[in-house]
Amino acid sequence: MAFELPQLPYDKAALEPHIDARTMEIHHGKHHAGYVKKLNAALAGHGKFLDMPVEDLLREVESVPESIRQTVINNGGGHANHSLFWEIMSPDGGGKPGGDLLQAIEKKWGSFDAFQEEFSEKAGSIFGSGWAFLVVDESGSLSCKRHSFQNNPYMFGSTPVMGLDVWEHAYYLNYQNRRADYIEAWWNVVNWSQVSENFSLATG
Ligand code: MN3
Repeated sequence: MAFELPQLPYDKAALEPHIDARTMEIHHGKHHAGYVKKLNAALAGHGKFLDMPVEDLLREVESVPESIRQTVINNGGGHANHSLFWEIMSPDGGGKPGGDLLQAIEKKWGSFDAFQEEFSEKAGSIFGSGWAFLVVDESGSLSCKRHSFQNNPYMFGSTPVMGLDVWEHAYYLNYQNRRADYIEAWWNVVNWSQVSENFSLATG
């Protein structure tokens, strides 16, 4: 077994004008593909880890041999983070969630707007490359996190239900240095039905 690059669930131009086709093409076809390739190369000869779902691999990354552990964190994290990222965006996205997720957000932050503000602040304030996540922790409670590089909430015992890539490769062609504009535009493509599904699976 080996890890595989998932197909984009929509056309590479589907998220325009918020995320342009060329960025999607390079991001998915080069960056994400590169993480998958390097993950498989690092784990060659370690069949037990190649057979695990990537989420479990990251949860149990302390059991990966130390000589390849950082490579597995970088590239396994890259694979898991991007797989989540493509899924939680949609050309029919934007707006607000409903149901249990909205209730949980309002319970935690008081309002959807307050949550959105904290998430955007987390994404905007990462120094250098990283990700903002909405996570469910072991007690079932929601919070916003930021992680550098491809570090992933699974490594810290939480389950990501939504993630935003703020590496420059995610936005530089269209937004150059204007990360805040990219973050603002990104809310228009958030696939809340998928995020809600991730939330119910995580709190199951
Ligand atoms: Mn990326």
